[in-house]
Amino acid sequence: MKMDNCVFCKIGRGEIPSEKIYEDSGVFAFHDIHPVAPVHFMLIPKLHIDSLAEVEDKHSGLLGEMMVLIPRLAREQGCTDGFRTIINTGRVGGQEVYHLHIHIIGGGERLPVMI
Ligand code: DGP
Repeated sequence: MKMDNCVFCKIGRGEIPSEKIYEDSGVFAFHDIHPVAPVHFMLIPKLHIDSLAEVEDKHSGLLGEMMVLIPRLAREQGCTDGFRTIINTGRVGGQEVYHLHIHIIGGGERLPVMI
């Protein structure tokens, strides 16, 4: 689905500039505009999915590919001693941009424990 007003759809299509770190036919990865650690990037599907709450069986292949890609991209970005992945979902989850995205964060000191 093409979403005209979605910032991350536009980033995935190259219509809004971003610091891209990876792209293939299904996904796009770019640095977060407000990094919270030395490494902080986002992995998104090019397909518009509002949030993790909206994923369906038909997305399982795409999501699996994203999971496999994360450790490779994290290593390439300098996360040699671990990293954190975060998917904020919906209002309670504090999601700000309603296009499914995975934050990959690391590269510095041990992150504070959240849960
Ligand atoms: P959240 O929806 O709460 O998981 O956070 C959205 C994140 O997206 C937030 O860390 C800032 C980032 N972000 C929002 N707009 C842009 C943008 O236009 N470019 C980039 N690179 N990052 C963005």
